[in-house]
Amino acid sequence: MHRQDYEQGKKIEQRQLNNNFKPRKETRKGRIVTKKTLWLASLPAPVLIAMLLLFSGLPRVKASDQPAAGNAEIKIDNFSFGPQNITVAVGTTVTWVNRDDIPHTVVSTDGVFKSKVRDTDEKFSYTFTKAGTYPYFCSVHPKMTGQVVVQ
Ligand SMILES: [Cu+2]
Repeated sequence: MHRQDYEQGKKIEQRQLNNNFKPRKETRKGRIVTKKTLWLASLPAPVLIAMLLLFSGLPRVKASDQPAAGNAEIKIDNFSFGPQNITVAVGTTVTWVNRDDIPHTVVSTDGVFKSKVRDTDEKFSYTFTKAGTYPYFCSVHPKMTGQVVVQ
């Protein structure tokens, strides 16, 4: 076996390890649980009950389950909205910025929001307070469409 082949093999192995990041994490987690269980067994019952009550009140939703509310930006350029489809959390303020050299508008198909004509580098913002799907278009060029999904 050539040394180069061996090195290549090692690299591939390393990559495979990196790809298997999730299962490795679970294994690690499993070990911690085992340790915790042993440690918990030595505690008196009232302490255990108090701990159970405490932990059951903690939120279970992981950060990755839902996008965080904040700000999102959509660029208007070359007669298109980018990204054309965007998913944001309830409470997010979406700002459209016209980076095109011609004027555009941002108009909700269902009449939820409507911008004035936005010239180059002008912005329009709308805060989405309710979950739903919000299709929109440019009233100057109705073929320009986009969609904001709020969840
Ligand atoms: Cu337009």
